[in-house]
Amino acid sequence: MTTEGDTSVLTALDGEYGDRKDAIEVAGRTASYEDLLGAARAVAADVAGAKAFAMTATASLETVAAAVGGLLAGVPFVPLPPDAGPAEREHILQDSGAQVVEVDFARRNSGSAAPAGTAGAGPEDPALVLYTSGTTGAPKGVVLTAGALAADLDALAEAWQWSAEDTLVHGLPLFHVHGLVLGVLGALRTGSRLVHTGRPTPEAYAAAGGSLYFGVPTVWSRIAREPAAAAALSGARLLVSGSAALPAPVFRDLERLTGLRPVERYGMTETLITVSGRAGGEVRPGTVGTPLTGIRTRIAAEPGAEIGELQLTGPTLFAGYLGRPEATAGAYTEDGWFRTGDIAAVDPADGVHRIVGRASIDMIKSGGYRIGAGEIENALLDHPKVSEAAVVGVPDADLGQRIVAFVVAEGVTGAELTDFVAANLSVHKRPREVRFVPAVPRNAMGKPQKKLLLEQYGA
Ligand code: MCA
Ligand code: AMP
Repeated sequence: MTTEGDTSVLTALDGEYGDRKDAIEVAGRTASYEDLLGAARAVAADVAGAKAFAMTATASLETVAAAVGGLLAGVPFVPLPPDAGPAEREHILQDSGAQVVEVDFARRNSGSAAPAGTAGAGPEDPALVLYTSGTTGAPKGVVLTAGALAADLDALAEAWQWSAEDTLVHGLPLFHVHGLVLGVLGALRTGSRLVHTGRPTPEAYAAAGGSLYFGVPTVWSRIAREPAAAAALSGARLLVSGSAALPAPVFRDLERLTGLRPVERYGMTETLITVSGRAGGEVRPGTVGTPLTGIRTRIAAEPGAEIGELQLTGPTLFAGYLGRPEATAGAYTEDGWFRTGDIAAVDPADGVHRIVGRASIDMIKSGGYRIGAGEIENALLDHPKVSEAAVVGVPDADLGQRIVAFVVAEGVTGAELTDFVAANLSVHKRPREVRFVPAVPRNAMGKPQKKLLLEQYGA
């Protein structure tokens, strides 16, 4: 089996690891590398010459074929969240200029010549545009090159001793870095068999029989609450947690139930994964390990302080926010380091990093999803009955943080406002609780005093 163009991200598709009928399993459907390549080539032929293309990125073989097809064609893929409402979907399509495609996995283009007009993504070429929230405004498109993806996956393969011997299991969404880059392209680069469980339920993880498992902390805490499911993972080689902080009690429960100490890694859409624990290395709960090969980090701390903003450089960084040079420039320090906005500390003895929190109260992580408070506030203010809105993330045992909206409104229920956000923006961005207040407390500048709201809430 040979492929066209630069498929450096997709080593498995070059035939290096052989092929098998069930090389890839997604939500109960299986495919060989050859099947995948045929479907991806059909996508590549369809999108050749486009500026970018989008599809609704369900957990399916179709989404896998779209991601691979984009790389074959050298055309960036914009995965649309399947639960996105019309406002969010329209924003992503308008902002990216992507052409919407339908993918039929049964339609294969199996010739050996390159589909007409396709070039293959070179290392400098944009491969993915992933939309992610800032503290204010609508989500921005994060442009990731094929070279950055390859550099990150190789660094992770080294850190986790991840190889074609592995069976990777996860059930994460395929429109973010965790599920799509690590969870799909990672399997195609290392040659490990992939089992995507459709949903990341404890039962599905337990039944999958993998050697390597990925999850966000919410997934791990749900598994830890089901001892039988957790025990079924004891034959695995490595459990990896990321996208948000893994609570220490969950770490200890997993260790007790599986005999494995889960490895944590840290990353962002803009930087990919940059810091991680190592397979076979010492792992301490509450820490995210050391920088991956090629990554340099520093802590921008006040004199005498040990914690400060984590800043970094390396080959895995994004190529910028699509069409927003000012926002891109603002994400870097004057001397060219990327500002993560995360507050961290580094153990001087062994360089192990600990993420202490976020610099901004307006950046929320719920179930591993990054959600900007401003985006939810704007969505709520679009409702005719709402005159003021302030959104916070409060600690939540299941989700890490859950979205709570404080609103000034009359003649509407909390459930109606939740549904309004779920329907317009996306289901996973909906407030889990709406509190009606007579006024949002503000400072002299008119800025909502969110610390006060959190105190009122009792969080
Ligand atoms: C509830 N539902 C509603 C409403 N309320 N639908 C419409 N309107 C409503 N008002 C329905 C949903 O449709 C869905 O139905 C069901 O409720 C449950 O949805 P949800 O509440 O979203 O599920 P959950 O249980 O809260 O989800 C937990 C989760 C999820 C599975 C852990 O949060 C998740 O997949 N997280 C992963 C996020 C992730 O991958 N982040 C990576 C970012 P139905 O069941 O019928 O569909 S990348 C990143 O961070 C980097 C780089 C890194 O470091 O990894
Ligand atoms: P996203 O761009 O959706 O990938 O979100 C990136 C953010 O997730 C980071 O800026 C961190 O705040 C958070 N994050 C990712 N991994 C971890 C981790 N292991 N521990 C704590 N926070 C994390």
